[in-house]
Amino acid sequence: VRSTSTFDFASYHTLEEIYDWMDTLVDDHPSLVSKIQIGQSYENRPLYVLKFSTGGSNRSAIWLDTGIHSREWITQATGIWTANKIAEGYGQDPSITAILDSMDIFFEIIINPDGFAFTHSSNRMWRKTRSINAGSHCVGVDPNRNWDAGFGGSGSSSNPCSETYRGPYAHSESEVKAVVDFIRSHGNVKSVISIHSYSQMLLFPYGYKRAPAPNHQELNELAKKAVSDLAAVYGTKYTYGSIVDTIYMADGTTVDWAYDNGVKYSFTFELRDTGRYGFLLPSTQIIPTATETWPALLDIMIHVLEH
Ligand code: ING
Ligand code: ZN
Repeated sequence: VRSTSTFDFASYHTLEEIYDWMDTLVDDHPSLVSKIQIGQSYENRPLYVLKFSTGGSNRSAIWLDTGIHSREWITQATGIWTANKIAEGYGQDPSITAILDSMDIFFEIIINPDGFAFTHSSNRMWRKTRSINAGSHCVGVDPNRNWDAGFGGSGSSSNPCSETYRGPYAHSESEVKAVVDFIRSHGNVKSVISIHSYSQMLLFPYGYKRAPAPNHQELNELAKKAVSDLAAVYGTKYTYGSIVDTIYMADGTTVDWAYDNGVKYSFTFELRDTGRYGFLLPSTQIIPTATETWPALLDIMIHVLEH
């Protein structure tokens, strides 16, 4: 008998183990969690999204994704822990109960499955998709430079061999297009939270231009509260602010696209650490990282619920 109680949240897992775990989560919480397929990857792997819903029709929604950059293993691991926390918390924790009594949560834990499989089989440091680039021996597109938001600017590369190669055109990557189509056709997504590592930052639009977002002050206040509540758990310090002011200019990113398509609460986390281990964060840090991130996520979700 499958059971989430036997899953080891303190270890890193393969794609197959994570896909099996998703089915277990659905089996254990059938009236709350379902699994939907929003498309297929370049190498024809299914793109699965966990839907947390207590009913209604097309309720306002929060979108979460982890693992758009495949080597950022702490993000998928935090995604698994967080999805389980949401499922177990409904009816127990007043905040998550209030959120799910009026909103739906969609969670794509493995947004880049081809890259993730490749980090296990061949190259632990693979970041991009695995699509073949015409006329180049270099593989893959940076899926966080491929969105139609300032696409093609100076914060991305036209060179297929670059780690920040934007791709031949916006939404060329099926993994990106699947999310674009899902969020557009849903039409009622209020928040997009896209989780990366590493650097310990909480970022919001814009990355492709220096102009502040129209609700910059609101986003800034919310980010300040979220990083303060995160730090209260174990003292982990996060910086926060707009992408361009805090990290660097970057165009074609998930959160800028979401923001420009009407999603007022668009955030990116850069999880632990600040570089000691970088992408190779020891598995002993999975549960602490997920645990401290949870109150920050709740701050954002509660703010969305109340606005
Ligand atoms: N860093 C992100 C990157 O894609 C980022 C930083 C996130 C920029 C969101 C813009 C928007 O470059 C990592 N580590 O991937
Ligand atoms: Zn990343």
